[in-house]
Amino acid sequence: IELKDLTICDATQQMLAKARRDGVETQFDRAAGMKACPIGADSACCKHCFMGPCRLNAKDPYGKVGVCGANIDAIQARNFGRMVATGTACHNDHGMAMLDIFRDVVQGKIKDYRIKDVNKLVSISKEIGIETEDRSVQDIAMDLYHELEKTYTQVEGELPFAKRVPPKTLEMWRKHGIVPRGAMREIMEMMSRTHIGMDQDHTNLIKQICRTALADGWGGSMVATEISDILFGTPSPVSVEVNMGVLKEDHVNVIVHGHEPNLFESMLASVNAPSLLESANEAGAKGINLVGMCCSGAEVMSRHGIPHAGNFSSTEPILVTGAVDAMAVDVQCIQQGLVKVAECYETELITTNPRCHLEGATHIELDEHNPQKCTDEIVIRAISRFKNRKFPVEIPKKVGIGVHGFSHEYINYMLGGSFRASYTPLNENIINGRIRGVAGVVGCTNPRVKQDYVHVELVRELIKNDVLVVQTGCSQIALAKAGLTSPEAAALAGPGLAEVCETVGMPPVLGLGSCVDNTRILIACSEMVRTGGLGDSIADLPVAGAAPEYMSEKAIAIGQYFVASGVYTVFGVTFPVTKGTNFEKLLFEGLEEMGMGKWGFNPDPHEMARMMIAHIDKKRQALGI
Ligand code: BF8
Repeated sequence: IELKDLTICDATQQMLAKARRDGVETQFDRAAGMKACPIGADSACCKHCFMGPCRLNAKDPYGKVGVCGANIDAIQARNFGRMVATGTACHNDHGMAMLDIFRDVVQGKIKDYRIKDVNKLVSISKEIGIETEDRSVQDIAMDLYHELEKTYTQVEGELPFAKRVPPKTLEMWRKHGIVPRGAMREIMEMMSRTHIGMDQDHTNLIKQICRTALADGWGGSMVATEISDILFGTPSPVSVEVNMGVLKEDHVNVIVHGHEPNLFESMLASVNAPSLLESANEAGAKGINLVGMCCSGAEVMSRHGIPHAGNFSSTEPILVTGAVDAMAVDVQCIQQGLVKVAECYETELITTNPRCHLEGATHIELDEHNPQKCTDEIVIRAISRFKNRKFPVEIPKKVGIGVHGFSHEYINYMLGGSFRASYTPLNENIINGRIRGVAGVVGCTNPRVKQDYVHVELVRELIKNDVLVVQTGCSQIALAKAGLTSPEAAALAGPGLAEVCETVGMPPVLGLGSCVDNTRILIACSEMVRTGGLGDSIADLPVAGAAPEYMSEKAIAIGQYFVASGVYTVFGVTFPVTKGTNFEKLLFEGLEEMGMGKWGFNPDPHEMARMMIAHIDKKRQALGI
């Protein structure tokens, strides 16, 4: 396979070429060497009990049933439900880890972090009904902790952020009995109902699938975003360099990769510690260069303008530069393949979280009560690796400069101005047609498709057609590398969108942060409904979503919570259902008939754009605009 067919990222291409010369294997080689299992790809197999595993025939989906008699719809719905449960579990696990830190900060047990955004603490507390007048920050914060803890532990009732859902959307959820209780309860029920001999009606299972996914979007993920903003600061636009060119040959290079922002925040303190800087200088380095990757990187890029070195498919290739002295990881999207590549270049690969070890990597556990002990140790190891660098270093000289850090709060301010912060100007520009609609383009990269290509082509097509694009995660990094997150990219937008961008001075592609920050899009949608003129529920809005190169179960959970919230959501790569089945029809049509959004699938970026724009136009027409 030619390298240009694997990725449009020049830096990654250059490193893949070097990897081939060096005899180093990456996910691209492994994907080429192993065809995706066609039965699994269609979700036509079941391995939930030991009368099987059973395989059905996707070409004749109703010709056969499993040993227990389960038909293709029950099997696919159960598989889909378990993907949603896993994705929801990951985001809740992350959100709750942030909440635990928040509690210990409020109680004074953790001293390394503090409450940075008191305004946000107060406004969120107010939103969910906590008394804030004449009370101390600590008292409000403790009440907020107890209230948000319900997001995962609550046995009965509606989760706290249900209060932020537009009333019509909430009413629809209540009608179907899908307002989430606590995430633990929903995930437990999802797992139980997908056991052999449990729920075998896909039209009933779909309700628990929606409810579980909503406990992600309006639950764990939303808690992760809001608590991280309160602790580490709410993002506002900042200019950032993105791509492998952010590595510096004459510096000690430290990469943080993973998801939870606290590791990165402590690492920031460590790389700025005078004693460590001195050691780095003594080792012959000009300084310590800290950069991020994947969602860890997206969090601090948005909050502090820290350079970002690349997205998921570049995490192995970047080690091939030989310039990475340490890669510290915490949780999620840390592929085991990193261990071997790191070994080849003697890069220190260090796991830091008790729930994510890698066989063959060094584990230095991060204790939130004394986090710098861990991060200092990592920096010391990185300095020592720098001193003993044995490999020629080759850093691709590629960087894209763009603006990132568009939180919901900032969008409000940017469009409305400091005296009348609101979404009214956005809604007005949608109503007058300058902006045709809004699209969220998010998610991973996947070696089964050309890296970054589908993201970039799709976004180009959308903005050309006056669709404002909001982004998170690895997709945002793809567009940043391609230069579309800068205000100058307005030149690539259609005339209406370009005019708005030029007036406000914003790019046509707004980077909102990491994958848990997809909840910023939910909040933006809710604000658009509340502001008026665009219908009564999220399902009425001229908006659409896409994850063009997704690879993870977390992406399926995210897609499902957007669909259940009312958003048409199109995925690329492949879709885990058998074509022509009732379950496929339920996801792609039936949910919309129930008042939600619906799923779409197309691996081609231009087709994908066409489908999203057609949906936006359909919604505009229904609104009479
Ligand atoms: O949560 S986009 S590859 S890094 S799963 Fe992973 Fe996908 Fe990247 Fe962040 Ni999101």
